[in-house]
Parts: sequence; C-alpha cells; structure tokens
Amino acid sequence: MSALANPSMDFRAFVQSLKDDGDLVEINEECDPNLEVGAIIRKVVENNEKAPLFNNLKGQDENGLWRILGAPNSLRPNPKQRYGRMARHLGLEPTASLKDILDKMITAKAATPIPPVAVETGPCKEFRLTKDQFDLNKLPSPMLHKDDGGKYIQTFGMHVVQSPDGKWTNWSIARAMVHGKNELAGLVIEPQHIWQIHQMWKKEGKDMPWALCFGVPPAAIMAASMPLPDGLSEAEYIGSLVGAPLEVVKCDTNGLYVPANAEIVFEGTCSITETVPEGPFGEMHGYVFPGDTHSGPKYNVELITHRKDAIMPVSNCGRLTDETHTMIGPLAAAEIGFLCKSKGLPIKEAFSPFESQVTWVALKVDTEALRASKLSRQELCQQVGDAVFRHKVGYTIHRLVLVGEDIDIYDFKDVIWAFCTRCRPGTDEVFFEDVAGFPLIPYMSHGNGPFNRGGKVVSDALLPVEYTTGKNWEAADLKNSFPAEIQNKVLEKWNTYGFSS
Ligand SMILES: Cc1cc2nc3c(=O)[nH]c(=O)nc-3n(C[C@H](O)[C@H](O)[C@H](O)COP(=O)(O)O)c2cc1C
Ligand SMILES: [Mn+2]
Repeated sequence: MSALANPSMDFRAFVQSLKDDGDLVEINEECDPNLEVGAIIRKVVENNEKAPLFNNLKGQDENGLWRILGAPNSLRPNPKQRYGRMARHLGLEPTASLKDILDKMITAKAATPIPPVAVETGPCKEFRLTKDQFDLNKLPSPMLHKDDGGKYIQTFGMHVVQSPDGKWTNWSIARAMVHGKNELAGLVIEPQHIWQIHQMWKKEGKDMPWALCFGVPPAAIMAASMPLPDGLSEAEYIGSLVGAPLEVVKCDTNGLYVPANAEIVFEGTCSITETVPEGPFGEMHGYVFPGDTHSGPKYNVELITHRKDAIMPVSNCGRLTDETHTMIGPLAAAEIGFLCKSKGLPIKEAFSPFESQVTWVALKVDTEALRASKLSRQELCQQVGDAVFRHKVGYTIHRLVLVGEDIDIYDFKDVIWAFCTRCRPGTDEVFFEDVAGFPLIPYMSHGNGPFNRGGKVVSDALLPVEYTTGKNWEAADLKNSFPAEIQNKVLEKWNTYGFSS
C-alpha cells in the first residue's frame, strides 16, 4: 500500500485510517465464523464500539483468505466523531456531521461524471482460485444470527452487473448467502437495479455475467448503497464524488470491470432460470422470522481472485445501529430531498431518523416558499407523496414527516416532538395504498395487508399558520423561552449554583 493511498479510494488504507483514528480493535486470537464473529459484531454495533478486525479466523487458508472487518460503517464511541467511519468513507474529517456527509453525496450529482480508467492489473489479482480450488463452506463464511437460513457471506460487498447492450454498469449491495461449494443464493428484488438488469438478461435468454467485489473503495460502497438514477453507472458518479477516476481491471472469466484494489473478487454468473432457497436473515428492521425461507436466483462462482490476507467487510444487521441504518436510510433520504427539489417542491433538506428504523424520512419544508406557492395542506402532502412514493428512491420509506424551519431534522428529539404535537392523527395525514411497499418491514410481510403494496403516509407536522402567516409560537425550552441575558447569566453561574456538569 502506498503511503499516499487515499482511504476513500482504497479499502486497505481505510482500515489503516480507522487504526490511526483509534477506531479499530484487532482481534488476533482465533475466532469462529460460526456465530462468534456475528455475536461480537452485534455487541459492537448495539453499543457504538470500535470496529473489530478479525485477523485470525477458523477456516482461513494459507494465503490469509480471509480476515473480516466488522461494523465497517457503524457509529463511533466518541460523540464528537459519531459519524467518523462514514466520513472516512468519503475522505472527510472524522468530525463531519451527517449533513456534511449527505451534502457531499448530493453535490457529486451535479459534478461532471468521471469515468473509471482500466488498468492492466491490480492488487485484487494477487491470488487466483479456480472452481475446484475453493469451497465457500470451508472458507470462513460467517453464520451471523442463529436463525439465519445460511452463511451470509455477502453483506457489504458490491455486485457488478451490466445491461446486455453494455451501456449501463450497475454497482450495488444486495445480500447473498452460501448455497453450495461454489454457489450463492441472493436477494434480487424489484425495483432494484440488479433486479432490472437481471430482467433484461432473462429477456435475452442468457445467464447474467456477474462479479461480486469485497473491500472496494469506500466511496464506491457508499455509491453502491444509494438509489442513484436508472441507467447511471455508479463508477462514473464515484469519479465525480472523489474528483479522480477509479482504477478498474477486467475480470478473467467475463467482460466486467472491477475495482483494481478490491480485497476479494468473485467472478461468475447469476442464473436466469435456477432459483434456490434464500433466507431468512436477521434483517435491517431488527427481526428474523425463523424458517421464513423464500427463493432467490442462484449465483455461480467460477473464480475467486484476492489480495494477500484479504479483508472481507461484514455488516451484521439487525437492531440499531449498523450499516443498513447509517447508509440505506440517509442515502435514500438524500435522493428523496434531491427529487423533491428537482420537482419544484418547497423542501430544503431530508433525513431518515435511525430511531424510525429508517422507515421514515423527515422533510424540512421551506415555509417561505410554501407560503408563496399557496399550496394547501392536501396539495402539499399529495404532491410530496406522489413524487416520492411513486419513485424508486422512496421504495424503502413508509412515512414522510413534513416539518417546519424550527426543527433540526438530524435530531430525532426535534422530529418526534413536531410529529407528536403538530400532526393531528387522521386529519393531517394523507395515505397511499396504491404504491409499491417495502416487504422487508414486518408490518408488510408479516402484517394485515398486501405485503408489497401501500401502507405509506405523508404526515404533516406543520401547523396551519405555517401555510399562511408563519410560526406564532416559541418553544418552551431554555433556548427559546428566556432572554439571552438570563440564559448567559445562568450558564456563567452554573457551577457556582452547585451543579457540576
Ligand atoms: C449493508 C447493506 C445491505 C443491503 N442489503 C440489501 C439487500 O439485501 N437487498 C437490496 O435490494 N438492497 C440492499 N441494500 C440497499 C441497496 O444497496 C440500495 O437500495 C441501493 O440503492 C441499490 O442499488 P441500485 O440503486 O443501484 O439498485 C443494502 C444496503 C446496505 C448498505
Ligand atoms: Mn444503480
């Protein structure tokens, strides 16, 4: 690794940056990928502990295939650097706020796309294992939760697939478990781009050429988790995100290109005819339903190439706070905010509160623009809901909460305060039953209604005066209900009064 390697463009440099930041625990004693690793990662993410790097796993081969980095994009213990791991993904300072991080993702959308450059070879080609030389059941594929339907080897890798006409190369995360020695079972669901491209190959009547890359440039995994537009190749967006082209190398067995410095690359195909059992899995909403297996397409792994002592990133999702929360919700929210603005709706900012298990997005309304627009409550809710819920960017989100200027949408205490006190249940909500629903949410797949339609709502937490003359209240809190001189006096004398905080 070059001393100049940039953590946002090189996973190995990213791991080093965590170490330099004091945000890594290297575990050198042997750990068992069968549940022990999963339990450690779970304890880490449930308590915002340092990221664990498992250097010594039962089942590792003689070239170090593979080590595991757990909790690669979860939260840090130090509140001043809470989002430091996310910041390091994008080359930002570890004190960056969530707003800084999402602003960076959005700004790149307007920048000129920078396509990747193909290089002859790269670190990912250091070792090469043909089909008869590996067994995914013998390698340290982790069993993450006891009731999972299999070993979820793919939780934080990036699938590379291309439309049959070669014009669109999509990079995205979607889970997959070990099915056999050289096979995976995957979750490929509508409307995801991997599903869309899989449908195109079905029409062609050919299995889909596929690569799955682990330990990719951190900026790439952020882009792979964001619902960027149909037809857009994430690799070009990543170029504009970091301001430099990403280096890619050609696969040995198909025409796809993968990040040259990836830790591990699986090459092969995704079947268009064969399906195999997939799931259940301890999922992003914090549940596993034992025995709830469905079928998913079969991936055939023809070849593995990898670096020496390769590191596989693993997200052990479930209850707060892991990568499915820090990435899926906020990155969808960023696109939702962008979509609303591009439609001329009076929306300033969007964020998905973790505490909603990333099923909500709070939208901060530009109330001055709202008043100028003369939109009614019904019209605003309908237009926002139509824009978001009828678009792929709103797929995972079931409640949009409209809030006013005094609410910090990144602070759940603010959002829930507005929702609970300004949105009258029923009258201030517009429901959407004829839109695509997100089946992973328990009230959808294990609830009372259609599992994949409706169940969505826009909740208006603006008071009527915000539509007409503007806010007519003061918050009954220290900051807003006392003159500045009293506040200052109290703060200055705080310790003299006898308080120690
Ligand atoms: C840790 C993690 C796990 C994810 N797992 C899945 C998954 O199993 N299936 C899925 O469809 N999306 C999953 N996602 C969300 C997608 O990556 C996200 O919706 C992305 O926008 C999909 O890419 P696309 O827009 O190119 O289709 C996951 C995201 C993260 C961060
Ligand atoms: Mn995409």
